[in-house]
Amino acid sequence: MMGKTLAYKILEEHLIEGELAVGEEIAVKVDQTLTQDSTGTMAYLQLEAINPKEVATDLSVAYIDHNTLQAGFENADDHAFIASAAAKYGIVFSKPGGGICHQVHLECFGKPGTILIGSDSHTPTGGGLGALAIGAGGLDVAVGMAKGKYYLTVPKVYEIRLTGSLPDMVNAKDVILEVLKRLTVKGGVGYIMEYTGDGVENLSVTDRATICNMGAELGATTSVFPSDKITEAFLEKQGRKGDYRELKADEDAVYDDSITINMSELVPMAAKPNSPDNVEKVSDEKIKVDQVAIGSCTNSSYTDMMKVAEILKGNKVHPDVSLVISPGSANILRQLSENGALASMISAGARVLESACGPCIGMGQAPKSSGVSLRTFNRNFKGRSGTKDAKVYLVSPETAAVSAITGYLTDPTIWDAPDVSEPETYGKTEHYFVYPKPIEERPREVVMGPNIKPFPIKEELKDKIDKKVIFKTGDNITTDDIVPSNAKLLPYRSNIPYLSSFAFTTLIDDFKDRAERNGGGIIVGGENYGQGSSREHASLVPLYLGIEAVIAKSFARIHRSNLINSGILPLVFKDLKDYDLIEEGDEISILDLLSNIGYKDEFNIIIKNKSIEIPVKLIVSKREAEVLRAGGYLNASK
Ligand code: MIC
Ligand code: SF4
Repeated sequence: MMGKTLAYKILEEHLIEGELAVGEEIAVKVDQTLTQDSTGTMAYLQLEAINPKEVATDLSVAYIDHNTLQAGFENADDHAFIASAAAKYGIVFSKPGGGICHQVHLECFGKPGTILIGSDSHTPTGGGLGALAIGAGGLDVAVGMAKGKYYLTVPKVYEIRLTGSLPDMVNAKDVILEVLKRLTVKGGVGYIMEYTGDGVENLSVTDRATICNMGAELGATTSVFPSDKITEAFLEKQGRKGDYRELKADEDAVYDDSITINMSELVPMAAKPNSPDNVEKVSDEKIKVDQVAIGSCTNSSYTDMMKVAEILKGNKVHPDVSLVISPGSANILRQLSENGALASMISAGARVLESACGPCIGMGQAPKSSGVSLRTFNRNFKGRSGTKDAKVYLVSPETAAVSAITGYLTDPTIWDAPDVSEPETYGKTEHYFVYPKPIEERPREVVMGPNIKPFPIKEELKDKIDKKVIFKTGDNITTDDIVPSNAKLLPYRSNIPYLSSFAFTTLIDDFKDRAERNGGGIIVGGENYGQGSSREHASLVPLYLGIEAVIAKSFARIHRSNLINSGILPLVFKDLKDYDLIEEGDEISILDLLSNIGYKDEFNIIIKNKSIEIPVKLIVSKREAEVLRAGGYLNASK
């Protein structure tokens, strides 16, 4: 018999329905879930609609980390709603200030060998601990909480074999930037990325987490590292030795694809504007920097923060640079304040922010017009920083810290490497958590402020769609393009009608107008449509505006599921060149839907005004077909 990959071992242990074979839909048992506030309000509204007695998982955590500005009542209301839903259903509530969901989960709850489903695309961060941690839409996470079950299409497994060790001033960030350079933002679609090789033991758990975190940018289902002595030591330092379990692939495991990276040969890298795969070496080209932002779920660990503090110690932030730092968790911030690292940062002239997503999701610190911002984050999509023409470079903490001092994008290997290691113990900062009461003492009501509006639900599928193409996009459209997020919009994540005015505004100004004038419509997309954030707002807003189908060259995984859950058809061109035949304004007829969906993988659509027919594919599982016929998941589950 063939040896097994670690990914398949974990899937096999959790298999509830279906066959563990590439391309098949399976259901797996969900051990843990996490939500954050900007997708959490929807997830908990949906959990309310399902209304279980309590969560069916071993552990569910509701984090507040994205929108912590509270510039008005809106998101304070959201926090109160989420806190009340957590109390009602038996969920741990992590208060604002406690830290970024993925970093805190890694520190306090993640466990090797478990399946974690999170309503955030960077949930795979947990793969650093040997968990199979998967990002999903809020509704799928709500179902995960209510029923302890998650559906996914069995991915292939991509081996990333690591050899050697990181040179001084080269970070785990440079490893994943190298992977992105080689495989691109769609190279991981349909795969789990599994890390192997003797280089693995030279990476700490948080290094591994950095790599898994940004595996989201490959479009991968998730990424996973083995669980070994390094994992055990990390868990012990976090006071959780009991959660350790050794896990690795079989020696003779067979992978669908494989690449090798010799870490000893890596150099500092940067993803240039506006895509995480636009990666080049940090070179001598003198790019003047206006802002440096250090933090986010990718690079905000204790050791990353300590490296930054050591580089800044006794130095001064360049007069033309604004340096902002957000430590990943309250626990890290406490440690930095106790060991003096915070003093080094402040003395150098850094602005220390709350432990939260902050500038990564445009919550403040928008760069100046056409400003250059170096960020240790994971996404540099156009406009995401809050400034449309800003030039955002994704770099390591070492590159960021040294560049903040020199004032231009600088290869940090010119600098002496700081001597930083993990602490003896990480200690605990407990009081940001609110634990649920015993079931008989839990409140039965949730608290909803006026900003929380009901979400749209579709009607049952009709046999025929007759709509105009109201928008045609290029490749790699992100969910940030479909429904942008920034400090002005994030407070409205529970208000789909309000958000609908901003659909696609990074690309065009009149999408809502077009939808209203035409009584809804169809969107045409290129490759990897809907990459990036898991926000289901990117399907709920189109649903609200009457979009009935998206026809694309290919879809990103989470967005495809979100479209199906909302009852919108994700159709794929059979012949990619047919993409060129369709233009905005074309009138599309899709007939015989009721006899096609779920029965035929392929059927024709008609471009009426051009009198041509083109074939499209809709490859769905039986379950997905039922969801589409019912007009979305919530209808189907009634
Ligand atoms: C992101 O990094 O894009 C976000 C904001 O964390 C999203 C979730 C959201 O849009 O609320 C994600 O990664 O899923
Ligand atoms: Fe938060 Fe940024 Fe991480 Fe998303 S990528 S969870 S916004 S820190």
